[in-house]
Amino acid sequence: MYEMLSSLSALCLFSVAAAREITFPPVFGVQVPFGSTGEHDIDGELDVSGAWYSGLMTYANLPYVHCLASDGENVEKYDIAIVGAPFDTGVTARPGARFGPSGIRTGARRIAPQFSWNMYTGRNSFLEWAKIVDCGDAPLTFLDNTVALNQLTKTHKVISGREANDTEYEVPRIITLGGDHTTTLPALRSTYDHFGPVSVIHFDSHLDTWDPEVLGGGLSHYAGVNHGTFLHIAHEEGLVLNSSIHAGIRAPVANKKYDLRHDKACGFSIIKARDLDRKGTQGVIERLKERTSGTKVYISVDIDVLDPAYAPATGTAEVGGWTTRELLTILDGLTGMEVIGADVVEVAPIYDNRGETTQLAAAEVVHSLISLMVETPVKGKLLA
Ligand SMILES: [Mn+2]
Repeated sequence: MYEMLSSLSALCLFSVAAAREITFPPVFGVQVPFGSTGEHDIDGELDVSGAWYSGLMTYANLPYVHCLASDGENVEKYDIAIVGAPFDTGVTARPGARFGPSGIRTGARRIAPQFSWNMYTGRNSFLEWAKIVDCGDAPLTFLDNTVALNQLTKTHKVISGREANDTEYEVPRIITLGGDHTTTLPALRSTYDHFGPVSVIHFDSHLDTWDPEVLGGGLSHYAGVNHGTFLHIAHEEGLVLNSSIHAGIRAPVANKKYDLRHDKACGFSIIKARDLDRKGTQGVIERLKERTSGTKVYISVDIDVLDPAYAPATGTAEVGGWTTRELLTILDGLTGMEVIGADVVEVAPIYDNRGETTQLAAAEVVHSLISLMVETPVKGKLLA
C-alpha cells in the first residue's frame, strides 16, 4: 500500500508538476475523526479508540448496553433504548423479518451521532438531553409464538422498568426494530403499564385489525395471533384508545363491509394512501395531530407503507404506496406529540436489493422516531 501510494504521488508530481503540492497522509481511511473521539492525539499517536464501521454493529453506531442483564448487575442508564425483535413466525406471506433488526442496523451504518445535524431543523437529536443506546436483540424462540411473544413482553418490561438516565423523565422509552408486525403487541402491553392506553398511529398498507376468526382461519386460538390481528387483540386488551388512526392504507379487505366496520370498532380511522395526493403531506400531518390530540401516542411503522419501489424488502408488499421522502416529511411533522414508544417492522432484508434501499429507508425512519421522542420528553409511571 505504501509503495503504491509513493509511486502514485511520484506520478502526480511528474504529470502535473505545476499543480499545487499534494501531501498524502501516511495513513487514511481508518483514521477519520468522525465517529471516533474526534480528537487528534497531540503526540502524533494513532487514535484507534473508535471510528465508523468499526466494532460490532449497533444502530447508528450508538453505544451498546446490556439492558437485559440480570438483577444486581450494574447497567448503564439510558433514556431511549433501541431493541431488536427477531420474530417472523406470525406472517401470512413472505417470511424473513426475523433478520430485520440486523438489516436496519446495516442501513444505519452511515449514521453517526456526531455527524447528524439535521438539514431541515438544524438540530442533532443524538446530542441533546437524551442518552440513546442500542440494547441488542430480544432472545426469542422461533419454535413457539406464544413463548416468543411472552419473551418479548418481558424484554420490554425489563428495559422500560429501569430508571432512566434523566432524573425528570424517569421512564425510558423503547424503539423496536421488527420483526413482523405481531411484535407491536408486546410493546403495547408494556407501554400500558407506564403510560396507560394510547392512541396508535399505524403507518401500513394493511389494516392489521383483522378479527382473528377472519385472519386466523378459525384454525385455533394460536393461529389467530398474527401480524394481521395484533391491533384487534390490542383493542380487546384495552391497550388502545379510540383515537387511533391508520395512515397509508391501500391493501384490499377480505369482505365488503365487516372488516371496515370492525376496524372502526377497534378505535381506528383511516388515511388511505391516495388521500396524500389530495391532502398533501401537511394535510396528513394535520389529520394525524387532530385525531390523536390530547393523548399519548405509539407510532408503529410497517415498512410496507412505502411503495415497493422504495421498500421491496418486506413480506406483504403492496404497490401504490408512499415515497420515502413523503413518509419522512410526515413523521418529522409530528412534532409536539407525546410519543411513548415506536417501532419499525416487517423489514425482511432477504428481498432487498444490492443498494439496501429498504434498510436505508427503515434506518432513517428510526432516526425520525428518535427525533420526535427527543423533541418531546414524556413523563410516565415508574414501576416498583
Ligand atoms: Mn402491518
